[in-house]
Amino acid sequence: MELLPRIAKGLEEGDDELVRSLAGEALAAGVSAADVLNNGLLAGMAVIGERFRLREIFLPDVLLAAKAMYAGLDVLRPRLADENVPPRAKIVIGSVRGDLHDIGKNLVGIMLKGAGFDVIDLGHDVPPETFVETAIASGATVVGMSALLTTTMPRMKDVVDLLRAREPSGRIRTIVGGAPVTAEFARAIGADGWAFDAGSAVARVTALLEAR
Ligand code: B1M
Repeated sequence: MELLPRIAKGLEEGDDELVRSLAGEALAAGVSAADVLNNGLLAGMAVIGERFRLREIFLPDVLLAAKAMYAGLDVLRPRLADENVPPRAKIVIGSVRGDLHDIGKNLVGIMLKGAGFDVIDLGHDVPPETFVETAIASGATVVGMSALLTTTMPRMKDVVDLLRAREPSGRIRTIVGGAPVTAEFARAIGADGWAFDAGSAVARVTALLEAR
């Protein structure tokens, strides 16, 4: 098998050592870092995202794949900078004020990072002002919010409203998710997007940015 499909497969299997060594081998053989990233690592991560969405694989598999992704990125990072591959859009994520649940939000962050986005993770119990001020100051184009409690879901609207007040151009898009959050709720509070799980969050963010 050629090197790039082997890297993708190694990532799917969560084999970080294999991915690290194959990424190094590919660079030494003259394959560009961008090619290793797009057609090796990201190709493997796309499969992981889809299989996770379809519930064919579970949390530990995603975490192993993410570890393999980071191993490959470690090898590529200096070369990617040299090749001047622009990072994908910057995204601010966090669990909304009052919500301490962060496992799902962390997974969304891992999947977004794995897909090449520049992720600023604000953690949990994040006040609306922090979401908005960080997004504006950092030049982020997407704010992603997570809520696991019916009592904290309304805090998402606070962020959407504050963002519209401080950045009325609509340059910064919003996406919401979490077990009790529905597409209908997202529409009702004026969010730009909703995703059911971490895999579809990547697809939704990509679609939001392409629709600009
Ligand atoms: Co809490 N808890 N919890 N809890 N907890 C739930 C959410 C609950 C449903 C349990 C239950 O009663 N069956 C219930 C909520 C009921 C409701 O609101 N209607 C509940 C409750 C009541 C509470 C407390 C109030 C309990 C108490 O103190 N009396 C309290 C609240 C604390 C607070 O937040 N202020 C509380 C506390 C906790 C712990 C701290 C103990 C712990 C959280 C630890 C942590 O996160 N670091 C905890 C846990 C673990 C859960 C359950 C069991 C599991 C949540 C989880 O991590 N799931 C949960 C029951 C359940 O969900 N079955 C429960 C795994 C995770 C991968 O899934 O977070 O859904 P999830 O994320 C998914 C998707 O939702 C989506 O993608 C993720 C991956 O596919 N997604 C996004 C998430 N964010 C997204 C953002 C996006 C897009 C997609 O775009 C930006």
